[in-house]
Amino acid sequence: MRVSVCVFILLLIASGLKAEDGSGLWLRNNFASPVNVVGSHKSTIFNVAKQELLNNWQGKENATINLLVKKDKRIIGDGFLLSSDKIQANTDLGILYGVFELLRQQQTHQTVSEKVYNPSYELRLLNHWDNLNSSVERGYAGKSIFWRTGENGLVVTENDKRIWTEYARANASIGINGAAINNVNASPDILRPDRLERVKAIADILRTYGLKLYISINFSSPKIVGGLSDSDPLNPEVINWWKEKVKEIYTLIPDFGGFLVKANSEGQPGPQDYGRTHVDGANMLADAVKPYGGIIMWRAFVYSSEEDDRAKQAYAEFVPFDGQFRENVIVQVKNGPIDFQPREPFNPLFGAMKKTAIMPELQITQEYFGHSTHLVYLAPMWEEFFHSDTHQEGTGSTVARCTDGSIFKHRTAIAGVANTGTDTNWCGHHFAQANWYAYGRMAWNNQLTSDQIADEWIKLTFNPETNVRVALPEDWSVNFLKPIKQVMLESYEASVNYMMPLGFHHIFQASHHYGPGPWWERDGVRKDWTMPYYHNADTIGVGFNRTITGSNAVAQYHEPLKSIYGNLETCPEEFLLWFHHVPWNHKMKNGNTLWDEICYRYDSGVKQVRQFQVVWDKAQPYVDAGRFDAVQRRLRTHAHDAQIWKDACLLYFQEFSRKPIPFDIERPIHNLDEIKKNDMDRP
Ligand code: BDP
Repeated sequence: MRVSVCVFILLLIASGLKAEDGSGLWLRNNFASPVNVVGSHKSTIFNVAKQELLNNWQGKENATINLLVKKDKRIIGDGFLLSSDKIQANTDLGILYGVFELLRQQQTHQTVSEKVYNPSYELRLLNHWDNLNSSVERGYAGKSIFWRTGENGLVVTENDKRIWTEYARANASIGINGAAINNVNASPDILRPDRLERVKAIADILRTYGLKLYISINFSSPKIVGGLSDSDPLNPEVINWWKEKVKEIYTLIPDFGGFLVKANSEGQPGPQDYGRTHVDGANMLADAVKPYGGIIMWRAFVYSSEEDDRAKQAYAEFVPFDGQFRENVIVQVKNGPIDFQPREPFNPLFGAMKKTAIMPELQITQEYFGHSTHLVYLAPMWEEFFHSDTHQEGTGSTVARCTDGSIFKHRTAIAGVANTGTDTNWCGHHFAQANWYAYGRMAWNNQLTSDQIADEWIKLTFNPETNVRVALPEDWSVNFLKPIKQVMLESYEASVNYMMPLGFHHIFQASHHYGPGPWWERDGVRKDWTMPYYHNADTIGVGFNRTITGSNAVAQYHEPLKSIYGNLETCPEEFLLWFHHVPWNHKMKNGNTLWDEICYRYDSGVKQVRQFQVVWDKAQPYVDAGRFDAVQRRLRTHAHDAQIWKDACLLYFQEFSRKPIPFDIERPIHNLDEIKKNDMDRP
């Protein structure tokens, strides 16, 4: 044992790389040269900005940088103007963002040139699905960083404060300016005074880096916490209870952001319990927070088992209310119409509600992407989403432009479901940090490419040089940066291939959403929570008919999409089985039959992951041992489980297609009955 430790240390010294645990995220530079910072403004954030510059300056020694808070019409909100010797902004927070941008450019070896940087969205939030008992719903990186249990669980410790500060700083470095710190499946207890004290303590720390704090609320709180007879939004007692509660919160936290609400969704209470509507519920809360400048983020993630097609329900329920929500209500809509699936078309609500502020909700935590075990860089998916053309106001009405104020003039906001936890490296998988990073960067600028963001992130996270004024070593760029970036960029499509290619969706095993389970159904479980509901395989074909002869969900899309999606010949193949029930013999564009194409896609997904392993192993000389080993181990499980996905899906669907797996494809190596038995059960 001792000998191997010595050898390990010697190897580290020899390679010049120190052991890394990933705790420093993308903020790991430890070299700074002197700089003169000119400018002053009495505020914590301004001082934080100044200090960041002093601590991390990597430009010319003794250079002078001016920090200037001064209104300029070109600068919007917390945007800033950056040049090589000046950062100018309307607000102190703009100065802080400018500082982080300048440091990022230094650390990624860019030449700073004069440019204005404005945010795409006013509010850029993380949503934490953290429970008050410290567990995290769909969290794969340990426990909650906000909530602890035990006798002293509510006592704010120095360690809590340290973590919240690091968290706030990391968010500010990528432009995130808000966090909802408890699960949307909200415990009413969050509104009890002792919990609110802790919320205040968190808010006090997040504020130093410009983050506003939000909480998720349970719609039945007046009844459960307040002891009222009901929580009917039109009951004057209920209205008053919320007003008083809101007053209590703002007394503790004067800059409190507002509430996030999941109502009448998946069993959560809501206004419909009292025969009222989403508008009644949202507006009642909006009126309560309005005097303090608060907002209500009302989620449109609703569906019930009685309807014929889950994909249609949010649109059907919300579009009729367009124009009726208060100005401080924002309807929060998941990117796709079902639920963060590997690939979904955009949710047709985007662009369709023209008189309502609509905010996209993306999922950073990898609920449907192999948790924190698979290496999946999600930015390409989000890029595809932002660039999807809704055609709602003519060609070019992309989701980005429909939501960022370019087309509709409402409040603008975006939310990402966080992947952070108490794990040393914050996110479970070292590469999962890239998804947090990419979300923040895209929330700031929805036109950034996934390529550019991956490039930045790798340079910041794996830079072998502590002194960035030394040029990046050529061999590092060729042998690490380039191939690893390629892995990241391919990883999204690879996971679609081995999980759900060609428009397949929601064929996960049971409720952990990790492994495959297209067969999964149980007596007594509602139909839309079973998997055959989504794929409809039979001896003729497979897929969900959402055309006019089926559920007609295509009708929710604006022309020409309605026609394009609705026609088997013109429907993009990546959405084929989303919109159509397609015969196994259907001829694909490349001449393959549908069945063969399904087989090739699953197989190519597995091959891609095997290739990722090769690339990572080759990169070993350029990575510290700690992170190399952790990623290598996970890639093994990733490759193993991608194979299970392929075998499970091909063997299962073959029972319907009754066709051979093309002979140039490697045979499955698992038996279906064994996979079903093992279930790849995950917590
Ligand atoms: C689903 C998750 C569930 C969440 C729900 C939501 O499986 O845990 O509570 O979404 O967004 O994706 O409310």
